[in-house]
Amino acid sequence: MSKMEVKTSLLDNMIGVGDMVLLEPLNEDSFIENLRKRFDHNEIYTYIGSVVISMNPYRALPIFTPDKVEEYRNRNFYELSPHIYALADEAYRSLRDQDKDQCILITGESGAGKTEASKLVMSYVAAVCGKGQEVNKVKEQLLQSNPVLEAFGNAKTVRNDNSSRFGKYMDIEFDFKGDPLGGVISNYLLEKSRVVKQPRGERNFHIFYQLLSGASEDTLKKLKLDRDFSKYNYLSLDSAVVNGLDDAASFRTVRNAMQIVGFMEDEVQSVLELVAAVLKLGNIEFKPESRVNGFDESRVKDKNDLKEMCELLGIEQSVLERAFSFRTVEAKMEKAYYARDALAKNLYSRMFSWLVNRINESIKAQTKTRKKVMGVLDIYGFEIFEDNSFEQFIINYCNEKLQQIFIELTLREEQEEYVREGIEWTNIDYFNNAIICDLIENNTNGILAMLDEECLRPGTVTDETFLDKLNTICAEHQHFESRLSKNQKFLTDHSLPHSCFRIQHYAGKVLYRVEGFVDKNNDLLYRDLSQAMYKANHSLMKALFPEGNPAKVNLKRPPTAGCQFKASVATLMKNLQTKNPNYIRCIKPNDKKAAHIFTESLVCHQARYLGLMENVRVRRAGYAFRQAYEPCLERYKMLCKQTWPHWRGPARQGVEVLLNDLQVPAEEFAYGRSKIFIRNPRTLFTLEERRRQCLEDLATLIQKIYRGWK
Ligand code: AD9
Ligand code: MG
Repeated sequence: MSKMEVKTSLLDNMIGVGDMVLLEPLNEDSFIENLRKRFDHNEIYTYIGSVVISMNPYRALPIFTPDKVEEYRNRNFYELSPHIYALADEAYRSLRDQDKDQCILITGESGAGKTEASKLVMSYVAAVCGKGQEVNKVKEQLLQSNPVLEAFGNAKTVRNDNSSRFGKYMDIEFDFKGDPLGGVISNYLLEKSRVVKQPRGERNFHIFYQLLSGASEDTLKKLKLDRDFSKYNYLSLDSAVVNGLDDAASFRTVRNAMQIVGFMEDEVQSVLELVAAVLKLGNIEFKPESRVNGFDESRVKDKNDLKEMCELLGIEQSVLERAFSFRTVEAKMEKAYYARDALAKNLYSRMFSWLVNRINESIKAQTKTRKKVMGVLDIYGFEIFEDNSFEQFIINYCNEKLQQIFIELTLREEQEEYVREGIEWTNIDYFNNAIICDLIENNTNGILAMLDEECLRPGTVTDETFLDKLNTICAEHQHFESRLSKNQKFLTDHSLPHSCFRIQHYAGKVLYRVEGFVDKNNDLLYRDLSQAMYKANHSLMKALFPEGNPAKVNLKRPPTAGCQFKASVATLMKNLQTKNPNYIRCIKPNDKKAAHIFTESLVCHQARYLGLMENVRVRRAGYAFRQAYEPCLERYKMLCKQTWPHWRGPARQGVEVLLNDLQVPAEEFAYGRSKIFIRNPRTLFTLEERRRQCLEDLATLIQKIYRGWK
C-alpha cells in the first residue's frame, strides 16, 4: 500500500477511525464509540496522532506473528493500520537513522496491558535489529530478563493475575548500526508489604508458588521445604491456585531464563535459599515467657522453623533467637512479630534489588563505543483500592509525574513543530496536574516532606500525629490565595473516615488510610536483626545487610523510603526529558479480565483521566492534520486542471494552486516550511470525497471507452 492510500485505511468507517484526530464529530461519546467499534473488530490499536491507544483484548490475537513484524518493518507510521509495531518501528528507525535517543512511555491502570505492551515493543525491536551470534546472545539475555523479574516482582492481584509490583525502566543500548549492545534496568520500589500479607483474593509474589510447585523433590529437600502451600503463613490460601497460571511450568521457564541471563548455578541456589528462608521466617511464632528476674520476654514458640532457617543461611540459632527477644514492657509480642515481618520484607526486597543488579552485570554493554539508547518504561498503573496505603500513595504519585511529563512533552512537541514550520502557535488551555505533584513533592510543605519531618522528629511520632500535621498545614495554606488551587487537591472534611486523607488525583479521588505511613517511610530494621543477618555464613545474605557490619555501626540513618523514591523518580523524569518520547496509552476494556467485553463506563473513565480527549484537542487545536507538500500534491492533484497530470514547479506552489482552485477557505489551512497544515478534519474529508468521486468517474469513463472498443 502506498503512503497515499494510508489515510483511507485510517478513515474506514466500518471499523472506526484509525486516528482520533480525524474523528468527526469529536466528543466523548463519539470517541468511546470509535474505540468500541474498533475493539469489536479486533482493532485494539488506535492513534491520536503519534500516540498509540492500546485496548487489552484479554485473548491471543493473531497480530503478533513474524509475518506482522515483516509487514510493519521499515514502513511509515501511517502507512498501515494502527499497531504497536508501527510505533516500535518508528522509534527504532528514528534511533538508528537520525541518532535520536528514544523512550517508550507506557501508561494505564492496573491490568490495562502495559507489561505486555513493553514486551511486544522489545520483541519487535529484537526481531528487526541486527543479527549474528554475539548480537543474538545480547537480545536473548535482554528478553529473558523479563521472566526472571516477573517471577520475583509480579503477583496475582484482584485487578491483574500478573500484576507488576515494582516499577521498571530499561535502557536498551545500540551501536551506530542499530545493533543491540546491552541494557541497564532500574527498578522502583517493590511493594514489599506483600511478602508478609496479601489482600483477600491476592497472592504473594509468583516465585513462592513456582518454587513449591515446580522444584524437584531433591531441591525441596535441600531447601527444607514442603510442597504444600498451606504449610506457610506467608502464602495466602484462598487464591493460591490461579486459573491459567501453571506455576510448575513457570518455574522451569524462570530457571531456564536465569541460566540464559548468566546466573551461576550457586547463585540460583543462594536465591532460592533466601526464598525458602522467607517462608520459614513467616512460620516462626512467639510466646511470652516469664524470666527469673521478673521480666516477661517474647520467645520463639516452636523452634523447628527457626532452626531450619538458620541452617539454610548459616546463622547461629542463638544469635537470631536473641535478636527476636523483646523485653520492653509494652507490646512485647507485637514487637516480635513486627520485627519478624520487617526482616522478611527487607530480606526479600533487598534480594530483588540484588537480582536487578546481577542482571545488569550480565546485560551491560561490553564495548565503550558511543551508544544510542531506547528506554522502555513499564511502571505500576494508577491504583484506587478500597483500602489505600503508603504503597498506593507512592504508585499514584509516580503516575502523576508521568502524566505531567506526558502533558509537557506533548504540548512541547506540538509547539516545536509549529515553530519549526513557521506557523503561529496559539496557547491551548489544558488541565495541568503540576499542582498535584507539588502537593506531594514540594520540598517544604509537600506531603512527603511532612512525612519525613515527622519520621525524623524526636518524641512520640505516630500516624495520627502525621495526619494532624497534614491537616493543619494544608488547611492553613488553604487561606492563601496563591496556594488555593494546590490545596483544593487535598481534600479534608469531617465526612472522611477516621485516620484518612483524600487526594484529588488527575485520575480520580483517592482516600488514603494513614496507618503504617510512618513505619513504611522509616523502613527501619532493628539493629540486632541486621547484625544477625550480617553474621550469616551465606555470602548473598551477608551482602544484603551491610549495615549489620559491627565496624559500621555508626552509619548515618538511611534516607526514608519516600525520600528515596522521590529522588529516583526525579532522576527518571530528567532522563526521559532528554529523549524523544513515544507514547502507548493502555486501556482496560472490562473489570472481569475477560475477552469481548467492552464496559463503556470503565473505558470512558480511563479515557478521561488519561486526558485522551485533551490530547486530541491539543492535536486539533491549531491544525488537525498536516502533510508534507509532495505527497499532498500527489494525492489530490487530479482534482485540478492546472496540477493534473503533472505540476512542474515546487510542490508547495502546486498545493497553493490546488487549494485555491478548489476554493478551500483561506482560514482552513496554513503553509508551513515543509508541510501543509489543515485546520479542520472536515476539509480533509471533503478533499477525500472529491478524490474518490474523481476516481469513480475515471473508472466509469475507462469502462465506457473499453466497451466502445469492443
Ligand atoms: V499492572 O499495572 O502491572 O497490574 P499491566 O502491566 O498494565 O498491569 P499486563 O500487561 O500485565 O497489565 O496485562 C494484564 C493481562 O492482560 C495479561 O496478563 C494478559 O492476560 C492480558 N493482555 C494484556 N495485553 C494483551 C495483549 N496484547 N494480548 C493478549 C493481553 N492479552
Ligand atoms: Mg505490569
